[in-house]
Amino acid sequence: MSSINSLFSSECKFVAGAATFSQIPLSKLPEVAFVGRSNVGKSSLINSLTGKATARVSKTPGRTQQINFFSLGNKVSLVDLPGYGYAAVSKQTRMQWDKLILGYLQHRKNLRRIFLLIDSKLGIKQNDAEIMEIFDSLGLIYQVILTKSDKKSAEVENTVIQTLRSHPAAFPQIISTSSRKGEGVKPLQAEIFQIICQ
Ligand SMILES: Nc1nc2c(ncn2[C@@H]2O[C@H](COP(=O)(O)OP(=O)(O)OP(=O)(O)O)[C@@H](O)[C@H]2O)c(=O)[nH]1
Ligand SMILES: [Mg+2]
Repeated sequence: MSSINSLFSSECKFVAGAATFSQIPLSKLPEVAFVGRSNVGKSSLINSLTGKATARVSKTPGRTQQINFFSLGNKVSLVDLPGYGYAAVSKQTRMQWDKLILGYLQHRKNLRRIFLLIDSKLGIKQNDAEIMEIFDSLGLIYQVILTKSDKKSAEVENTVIQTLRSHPAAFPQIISTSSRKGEGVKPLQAEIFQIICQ
């Protein structure tokens, strides 16, 4: 592959939205998935990475209710997962979320990296901690990406780094990003490039 820039300036196409396991499209492309609380900035970050408004950004939390698959330059699959922790959802919806998302994360053969997004203003909330524990217990390796770094506090960042030390499945390195200011977008592009070149 020629360069990071050419990858991330290539066409980004919406492939499919899956609300059930059977709707998940078959793919041989290396895949990276973005998971995190509702409103953490998953869709915005995908748009910042690709320089296009491909993923829908929501004013109301809980908007992305299905797993959305995007193909970037037919080289890498980017996956926008529905957010968790949206207070207004029923227990049944929560259970469906767990089943669909955890099923996808555990069984997807071409999945190369799980990016767990944490809001750098809010830090690790109770439901983030729960997800991290589930990932640890399932042996699902994940890398934390801080979002909205234009609103961050150094204290939150340090606490997140400290907390990750007690989570065996977490990468020790985090990447701090802001879709609004563009901070950290290039390092994250470089990380994804490296993942798919491995
Ligand atoms: N200040 C700031 N706001 C951001 C940033 N990224 C996203 N937002 C805002 O956060 C809100 C949620 O962004 P989304 O990208 O839709 O978040 P999401 O995680 O996809 O949300 P769901 O699809 O509901 O799970 C929007 O109002 C964005 O404008 C950022 O880097 N900085
Ligand atoms: Mg979204």
